[in-house]
Amino acid sequence: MSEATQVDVVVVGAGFAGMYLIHRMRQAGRTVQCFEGGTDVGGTWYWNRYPGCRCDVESMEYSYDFDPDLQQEWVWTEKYATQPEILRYAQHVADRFDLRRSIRFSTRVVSAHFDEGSGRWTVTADDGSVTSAQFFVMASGCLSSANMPDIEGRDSFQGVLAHTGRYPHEGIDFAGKRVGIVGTGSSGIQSIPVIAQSAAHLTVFQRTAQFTIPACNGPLDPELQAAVKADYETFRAKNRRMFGAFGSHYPKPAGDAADVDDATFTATMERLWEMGGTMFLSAFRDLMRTPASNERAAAFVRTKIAEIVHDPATAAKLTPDGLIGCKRLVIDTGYYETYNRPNVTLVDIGPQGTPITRITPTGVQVGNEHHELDVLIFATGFDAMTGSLLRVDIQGRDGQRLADTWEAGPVTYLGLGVHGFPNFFTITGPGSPSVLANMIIATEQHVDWITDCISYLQANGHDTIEADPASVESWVAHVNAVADRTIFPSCNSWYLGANIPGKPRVFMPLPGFPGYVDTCDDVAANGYRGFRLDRLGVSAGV
Ligand code: N01
Repeated sequence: MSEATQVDVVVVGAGFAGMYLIHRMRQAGRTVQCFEGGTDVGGTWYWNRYPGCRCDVESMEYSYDFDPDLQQEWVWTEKYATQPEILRYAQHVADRFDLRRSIRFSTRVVSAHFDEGSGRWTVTADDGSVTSAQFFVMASGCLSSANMPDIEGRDSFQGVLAHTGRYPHEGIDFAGKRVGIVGTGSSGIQSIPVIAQSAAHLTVFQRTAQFTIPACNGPLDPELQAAVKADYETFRAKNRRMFGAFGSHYPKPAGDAADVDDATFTATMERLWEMGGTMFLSAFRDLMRTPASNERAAAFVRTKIAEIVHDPATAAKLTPDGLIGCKRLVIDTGYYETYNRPNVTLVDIGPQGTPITRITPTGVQVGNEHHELDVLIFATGFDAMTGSLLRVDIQGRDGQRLADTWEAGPVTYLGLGVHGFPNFFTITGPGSPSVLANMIIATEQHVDWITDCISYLQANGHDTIEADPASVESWVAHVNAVADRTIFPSCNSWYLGANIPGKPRVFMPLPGFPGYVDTCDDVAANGYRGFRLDRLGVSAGV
């Protein structure tokens, strides 16, 4: 076997997190090797190339803020950027900071094992290469392990079959085709209106109706862009103090919904509906906390569906039960309107309808009905937050496997460290705000924290850092307690792992970005409180 390449840091994934980590490590004078399964940078925005794919955080906010020149020079064209535009931005950043020379593309890490004697990780990739690193960082994304349901006959389908999260780079030509799509989460809801415009016929197989709000997307007003750029720093600082690290320009919550009458409530919700976007649910402070208040917002949207969709039976199928925002709120462009088109059919495969019986070589069988299809798209989501981490054989001290440690659900300290796995960091890992926050800002915060941490270790003569078991235990309890004060745990969402058969039900992200950042800063300021810092062979625990 060839000798291992020695570096300070190995990072898995060249999405926004991995790219920024490379930059920071190089700035700090460390050697870094990144492994990336795709042929280029971009992560999520490299893989999700389905029609209509765009971000649900506004362009002026969904971008790096670490470099003032970068944020001044880049010009966004729409309020919500499309996937191709965000991918071009990622590529621009890679060029500008010469990141690609630290990335090995088309290469997946298969295992990473920690050796206690040397205090180093041995990282093996699927090209047979072996790399030895003091620090091992997973920047593999929260929504990157595609969930392809195991439906009988799936592989017998003879038409074109694709998953939105692994969409073919050459695209799919829908013109004149009979297209089927399974799944009505964000990916399905974004792609359905676009596919319907060119397909001969589109059949939507819906298991659960989902709440969606108009995005009110459009060209980005150059004057607004210039105004933000004139004082980008203040704009960023305000956003970092928001629950999800975005949306500071939206109206402040109008108190608690519980305190207002119906006319005031409806007028407020109407105003937010007209503005569009996920900030709809911050119209009042208690919408995500108090089920009765949330139910009023849900009823408001149900009324909208009945107004928009002409056929009452279709409108009824599209009308979600339960609380709004418990599953991630979707924002759309013309979603409900699409069901007024003559070439779109909605098939209820949920509890009120008939589940898919099987997939056949020529279509989808649902009970007695066979839907003939040329193209079948799965918009069925991801094994979120843990899927990509557990796909790699990660072993910590004494050969302890991460998959075993997390058998009952992920357990971390700050969503950054895991007991038993020294010098191992997860970026936007379970237990951090991650998917509930503006992801680019969340990744920057983690990368900055890790970079500072490694510098601290070096400056203070420590070789390893590892989360204490007690801090992990109390952190997991804290995440659960915070989540329990919200409506989030009350439905079967992917936040809870409920979309993957057999996955332990644990609420994975931590609601509330600003409080989390304060805690991370405080932990660092107090000598990385709750972590154990060691010198090789000598304990210097904190
Ligand atoms: O996935 P999802 P997604 N048989 O899990 C259905 C981010 N994102 O890719 O609800 C039949 O939300 C499933 O039904 P049910 C965003 O964070 C952001 O759409 O489980 N159906 C559901 O309808 C988002 O939340 C953006 O009953 C099956 C759908 O497939 C996250 O990614 C854009 C099934 C999956 O919905 C995931 O979104 C896109 C089965 N066996 C994604 N299994 C933006 O920024 C699953 N389903 C705008």
